[in-house]
Amino acid sequence: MLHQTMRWYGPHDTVSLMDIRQAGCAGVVNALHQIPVGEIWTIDEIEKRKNLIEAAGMTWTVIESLPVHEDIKKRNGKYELYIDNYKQSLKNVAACGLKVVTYNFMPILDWLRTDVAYELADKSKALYFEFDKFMVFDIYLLQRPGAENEYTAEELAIAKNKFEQMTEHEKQYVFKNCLLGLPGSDESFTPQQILAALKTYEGITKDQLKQNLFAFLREVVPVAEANGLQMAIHPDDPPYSVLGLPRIVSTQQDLLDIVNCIDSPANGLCFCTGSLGARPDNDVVGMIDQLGDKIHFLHLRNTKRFSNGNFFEADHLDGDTDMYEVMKKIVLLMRKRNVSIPMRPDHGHQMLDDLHKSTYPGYSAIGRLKGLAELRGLELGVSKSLP
Ligand code: DNO
Repeated sequence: MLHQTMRWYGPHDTVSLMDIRQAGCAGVVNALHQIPVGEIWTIDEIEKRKNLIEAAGMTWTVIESLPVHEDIKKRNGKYELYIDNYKQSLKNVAACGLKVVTYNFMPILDWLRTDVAYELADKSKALYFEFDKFMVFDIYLLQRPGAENEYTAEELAIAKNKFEQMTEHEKQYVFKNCLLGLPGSDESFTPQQILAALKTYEGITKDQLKQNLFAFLREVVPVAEANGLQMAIHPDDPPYSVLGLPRIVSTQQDLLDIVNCIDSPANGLCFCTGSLGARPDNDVVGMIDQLGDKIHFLHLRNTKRFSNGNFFEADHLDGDTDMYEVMKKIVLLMRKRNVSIPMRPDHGHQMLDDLHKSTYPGYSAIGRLKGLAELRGLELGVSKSLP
């Protein structure tokens, strides 16, 4: 069976470890968010966190994330030092008994949504990415130099129309959401910070970024392998270029390129059905056939796509990805590999009592509990019905 987990943002998270345990989790997905990106995770800090989780009766096997410094992605500045630090952190987490190390290679921004409280018909709230509003953010609110050159004439007309229709309040709301320093941060970027950071990526093409990722992997994967760790790269979310930045972990071919770059059991994937599924040309179920042996961690989540790249986060078993087919593939995969893959219900709707609480966008307790309970039932049903 899947190793059921939920993400916990640490002692300041309004969702407690006992909430997670009551949801039926055996494991907690965690990171040391207090350590600045690029610095070494010390054994002392890792142990402290591990003890907290174990005292609540659960285990910490999956890290999400051990973040990659921007200098490594750009391969400039102090990238060599940061790679050395990364290797040391890997050795330290392995020494403490952790197993899976999630990371991503998205330049500057992690995941992005234009609305973190999109009201559904039943008054629960979901995360929403509306491409038209994102264009408004990019062109009119952030005023990124050269942004107009990256959209088609038709898209520009849509953006202009949208901008003219939006109230001041709506504009501010979109601006605020797009600048959120997700995940797990209470701080937002300022527009000046984003514009300055974007400038530092000038001239870095998709191909270059990919080469930089491969160069990073060639250094860290052998260390991970020697220490019995599994590295798991998280896909881009949304799975295409934003703000003119290259994104290289969006498609099946991207994932194949990554796992083929070094053939090692340590070089694997965090298979996020929500991120990958936001792209209509990604066959999420088929990808499990191609990449199953490299899946070290699962984020199960669903999206409902509209035209134009818009999507919102649907119920876990609803939306465009057939979660029954996904689960069937996963159950068979685990039997074949004889492993229990860690899984977390990625995100959940804000609903019931959580509508009155403040939680990290997507990470309320009840919505995730609902998703987990549905997925758990689905897994049991699927596995009992398979010979
Ligand atoms: C969003 C998350 C991502 C993920 C990172 C992994 O909810 O799935 O922020 O943690 O991209 O490095």
